[in-house]
Amino acid sequence: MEQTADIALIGLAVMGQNLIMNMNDHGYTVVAYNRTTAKVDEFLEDAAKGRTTILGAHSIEEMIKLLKRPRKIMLMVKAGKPVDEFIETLLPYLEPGDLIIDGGNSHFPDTIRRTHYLESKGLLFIGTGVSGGEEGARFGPSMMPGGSVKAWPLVKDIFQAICAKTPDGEPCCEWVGNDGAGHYVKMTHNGIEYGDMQLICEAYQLMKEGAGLTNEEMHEVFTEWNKGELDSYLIEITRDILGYKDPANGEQTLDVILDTAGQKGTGKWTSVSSLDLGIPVTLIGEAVYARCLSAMKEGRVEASKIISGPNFKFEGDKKAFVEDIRQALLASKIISYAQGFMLLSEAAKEYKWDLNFGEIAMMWREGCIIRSAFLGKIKAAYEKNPKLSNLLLDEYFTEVIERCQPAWRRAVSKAVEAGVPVPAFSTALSFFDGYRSARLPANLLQAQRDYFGAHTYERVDQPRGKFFHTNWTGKGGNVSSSTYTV
Ligand code: NBP
Repeated sequence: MEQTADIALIGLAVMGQNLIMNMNDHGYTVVAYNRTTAKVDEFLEDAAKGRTTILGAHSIEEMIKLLKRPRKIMLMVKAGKPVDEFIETLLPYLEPGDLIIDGGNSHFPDTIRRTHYLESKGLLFIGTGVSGGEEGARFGPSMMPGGSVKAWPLVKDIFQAICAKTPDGEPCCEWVGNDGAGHYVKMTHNGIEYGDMQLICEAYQLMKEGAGLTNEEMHEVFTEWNKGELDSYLIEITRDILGYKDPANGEQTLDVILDTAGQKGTGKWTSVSSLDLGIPVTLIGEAVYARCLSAMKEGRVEASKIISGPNFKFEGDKKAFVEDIRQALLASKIISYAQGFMLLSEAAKEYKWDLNFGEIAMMWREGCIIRSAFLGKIKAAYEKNPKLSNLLLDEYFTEVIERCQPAWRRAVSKAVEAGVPVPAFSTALSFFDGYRSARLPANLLQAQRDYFGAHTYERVDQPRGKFFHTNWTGKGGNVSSSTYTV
């Protein structure tokens, strides 16, 4: 057998099959393999039929024999144990310099561990985020590779050929950083996706229950929103969902979908990481909790029969209210991305990754679920100032958020008055008010901690790092607890 294949792909489910077709469209010879080998034949007979440069393998030996060296083998299998199992299966067949790529949604600590493990054996490893679902995989995903830095030149051409491109033609795929950096950035992307979706859902509920808009009216609203600052894939699909009627019976499908949200865990991982790193990524946290609350359907139905909300009747200008909601959505979205980049910045310090925030915004600009015109502005902000400490301090974003502030406050106030839950809108506003405050009430908090636990405090009139204790009751001693910041 000739060693003619550029890359092998293991895992012939929706993502794997589409990535193979995409690579093949760009001139690469690909070997296809799957644990259940019947799927190899099905694929060759179906989607890959007639493509002579997609080669099927029915065993690992056969797959290895078809690959050029250094071998490149990409896994698109279920994240978790299957990835480790495949790595162990492949090891005896590989030689120093060969590369394993994991393109699934793996948790970044696993990717850190796998990179070090494979490097210790003289091999190379890449953990790459691949976003954009089925269509992205087929015609251009956003890709976020990290791992063994020496592996990047081996796959750069392939990845940058198959990935999505920005309107300026730049590939939405760049090297992210060592070990788990790529999967960390993909995890954060998914967390931001949770936030964006929750913000849109809150806008929908506020228009529907606050101002009584119909689906058709909201379809028009989203059509307009998609032409301006909010232009994005998620606004676009929401527009289409609101306008969709079942061709069989004319029913508005959205209205018959049960209101309990599912989740696969990447939003939770982002929130857990933000807590571990001490970064207030409040909007994604609220978005995860909102899904959890939605899942408590029986409890909510029961409570709705017992507890009533305010007697609210919308009065005023609906058009103006819708515009307030648009601005609240835009301002909250800015907060969410600012928080996401704060998290990335802290993770870069913690895990020693040299992250390029402008390039990360570029990778998310097209191909993925959070793709939007807005990401072009983030890219521009970091290009202008790569050391920007917070997105909110960039001139463009400061101007937008200042401009949206009155409408944002009105929308949140109206939601509170109407009894419509807006956890993401309101946490974004509270974060904004906290972040722009030079003084917060943590002086009282520190006093409480010192009162009950002798935890000490710093003073406004003394250098940082000098700690004081007060004997608040006159009964305690002068011994203070060791200082800690949690
Ligand atoms: P799935 O996540 O459904 O995985 C199916 C593949 O995993 C099949 O090839 C299957 O082999 C293999 N597999 C399983 Br399941 N258990 C295995 C095991 N114990 N050992 C070996 N192989 C095993 O496929 P997908 O939806 O294409 O996603 C692939 C990866 O990409 C996942 O990590 C996913 O999170 C990620 N991802 C998915 C999307 C999306 O929109 N679907 C988007 C972005 C990222 P079999 O045929 O023998 O059962």
